[in-house]
Amino acid sequence: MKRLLLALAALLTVTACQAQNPLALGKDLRTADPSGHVWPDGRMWLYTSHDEECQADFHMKDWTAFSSTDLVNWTNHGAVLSVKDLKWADDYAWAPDAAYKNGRYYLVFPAGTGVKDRQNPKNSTKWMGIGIAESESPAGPFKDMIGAPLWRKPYANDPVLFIDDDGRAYLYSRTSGVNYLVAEMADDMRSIKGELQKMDMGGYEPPMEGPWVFKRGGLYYFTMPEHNRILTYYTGTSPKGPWTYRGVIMDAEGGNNHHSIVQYKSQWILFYHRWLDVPGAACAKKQRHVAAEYLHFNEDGSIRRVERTKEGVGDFAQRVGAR
Ligand code: FUB
Repeated sequence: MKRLLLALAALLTVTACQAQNPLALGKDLRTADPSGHVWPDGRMWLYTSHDEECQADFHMKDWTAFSSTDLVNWTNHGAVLSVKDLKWADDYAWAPDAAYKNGRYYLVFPAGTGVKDRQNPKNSTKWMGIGIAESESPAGPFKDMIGAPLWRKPYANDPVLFIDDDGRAYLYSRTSGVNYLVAEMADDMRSIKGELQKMDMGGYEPPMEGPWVFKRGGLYYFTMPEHNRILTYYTGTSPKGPWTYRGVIMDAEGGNNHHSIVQYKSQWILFYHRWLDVPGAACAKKQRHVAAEYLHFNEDGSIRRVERTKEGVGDFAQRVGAR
C-alpha cells in the first residue's frame, strides 16, 4: 500500500511539473494576445498585450516581451513600449505583432484614445489606429518611427506583419466596418504602399479579429478567431490571397481567443489566450492568460484540430532533445 501511494505521489509530481498551461510568464502578471516569433538569436520570443488587473473595456497601457528556449522557463523583458511613449494615443494598447527585417526589429501595435459609451454609442469618442515602432534589439525598447499612426481613417486594430521569403512585408488588419484587409509595407517600414485592400476570402467572411499569417512549404495560411472566438484558417498561394476557407483549428471556449502560430525547433506551436478564474483576484471575473499547444498538419497541409490542455508544451525540451 505504501509503495502504491509513493508511486501515485511520484506520478502526480511529474504531471504537475509538466502542466504548463497557462505559461509561467510572471506571477500576477496578466497577459493576452500572444504573438510568437523566432529571431536570429534562436530564442522563441513572445510579444503580448498586458491586461490591468480586473480591467474593464480593455483600457491597456503597454506591450510586453518574453523569451525562452524551452517554452517552460520564460524571461520577462518587461514593457517594450508604452502608450506614454506615443504622441497620438493614450490608451488601448491592444494586440501587437513584431517582425525582423534587414537587421532591425519592428513592432506594429494598435493604440487609441477616447471612451466607448455603451449606453449611448453615438456619444462614444473612442478611436484606434495602428502604429509602427523599431528597435535594434528584440527586447526593445521600441521607438515610435513616425510619431503618428500609419493612417487615421479608417479606425483599425489587430495588425499583423508577415515578411515573405523575398523580404516583402505585408500588414494585415481589420477595421470597424471592413475585415480581411491587407497592404504591402514600404521598404523602410514607415508607411503602407497605396491603400488597404480587401482580400478575396472565397465567399466566406464571418466577423473576425486578430488575424495571423504564416507560410509552410509553398502554402500561405491566414488564421483568425472567427466571431472573435473560434480559431479557423484559410490557405492560399499568395500573401494577398485569394484565400480558401479550410475549417476550424480550435473551438470557442468563451471570451476572445487571440493567437499566433510559429515553428520552433521542428515543432509547430499555437499560442493563444484563455479566460481563467484567478483565485484571490480583486474581482470575480475571469481574466486572460497566455497558453500554448502543439499544432499538427496532415499530409495535404490541412491543420488538425487542437484541444486545450493543461500540459501544453511542457515536454518541449524532451521532444526536441534540448538540454
Ligand atoms: O486585447 C485587446 C483585444 O482583445 C485584442 O486586440 C483582440 O484581438 C482581443 O484579444
